[in-house]
Amino acid sequence: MDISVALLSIVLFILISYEHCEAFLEDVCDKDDVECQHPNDSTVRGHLQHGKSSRRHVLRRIRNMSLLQCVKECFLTSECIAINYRKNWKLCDAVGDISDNDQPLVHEDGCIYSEISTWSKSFAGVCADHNCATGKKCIKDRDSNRGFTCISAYCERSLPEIQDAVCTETFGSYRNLGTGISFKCKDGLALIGRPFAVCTEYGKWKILFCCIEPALYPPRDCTGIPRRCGSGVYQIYPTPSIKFDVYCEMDTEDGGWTVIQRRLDGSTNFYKGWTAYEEGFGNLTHNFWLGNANIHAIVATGNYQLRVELEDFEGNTAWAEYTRFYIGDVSTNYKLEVSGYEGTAGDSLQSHSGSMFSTYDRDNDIYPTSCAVQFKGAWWYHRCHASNLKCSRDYLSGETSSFADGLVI
Ligand SMILES: [Ca+2]
Repeated sequence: MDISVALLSIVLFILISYEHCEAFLEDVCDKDDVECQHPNDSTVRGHLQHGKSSRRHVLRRIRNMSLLQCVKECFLTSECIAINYRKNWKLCDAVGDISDNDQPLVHEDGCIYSEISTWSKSFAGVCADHNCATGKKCIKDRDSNRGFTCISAYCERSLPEIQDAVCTETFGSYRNLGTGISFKCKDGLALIGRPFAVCTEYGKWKILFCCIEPALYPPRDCTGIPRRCGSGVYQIYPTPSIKFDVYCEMDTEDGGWTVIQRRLDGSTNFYKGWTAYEEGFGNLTHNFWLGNANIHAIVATGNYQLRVELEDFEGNTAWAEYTRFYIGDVSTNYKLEVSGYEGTAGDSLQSHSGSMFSTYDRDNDIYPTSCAVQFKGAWWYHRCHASNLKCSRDYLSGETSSFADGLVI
């Protein structure tokens, strides 16, 4: 009993003293407002321009920062000369050189703009005099003899102008490495893809969307997407009620190819069961199978060609094209119909025409036992196969290193 009372007292005491401290600062100045807290002390005073911001040359935007942390981040960031600080959002912009800008600052309620030349370099500690290159920031590193290391932090080049689109970031665009900046298409245009631009690597922007005429929306397959949109992941609508994401290949053979499989390396297990092959698996930007149900939904809407591209570990390439490619629906076990071979790879698929799809857990071949189990794969086996590009995870140097097949009207 005595012990409980004693503990309670201690806890209360800590709480009271904490609140007292907070109240003391909050009564007069904000906790981070150094200029307010030290009105007559020029040594700690930063020059703050209230109600101003720079919407241009934002190198980095960082969340959940105090004003002082924001100043420090600017010191750490190469090329940073000023900050925008939005107190209500705890949002920090590290701003680069805006001297070439006709209208460097705009009015913005609640934002503080401050040039870091008005602050003490000591905020940056060992990074006070760093010489990190453009695009980098300085971080403490005890193992380095300089005491710091430079790491990539923002994209070297400004965001490219994106045709027919406007940035929808509340406070304008920024250049953080690996962060998506949101966009929308101008009025009257439809957006396909994902509404972001991302600095994927130093100096390189990837635009993940394209703005198209409303008449082209929604695309039925990749042929319905303008080639200028470039290769990438887009949502297609084979029918008004069926939609899914696909990878469109726009550079190969005039573009417009809907990729149904890609296998670039051995990191994805392709020895999977019926449901996985029916629904699809993997990552559309790396190794994947689009899924028998999805492939059927596409080819059921028209006449499609198939293109197979192969590359070995020495970089030798070969291709095969078929003028007709069709797979039936689930009631046919996704039966393959393929004909009209042309190419350099040799035809090892046409003999499979008329076969049903088999996986290790669904034997639809005409072999006494299961081809899928025997050859550790999934394919339109008959007795058993002439090609088996979806064999097991074993990925041998010298064998197929890449297999992309596409569909096109
Ligand atoms: Ca069998």
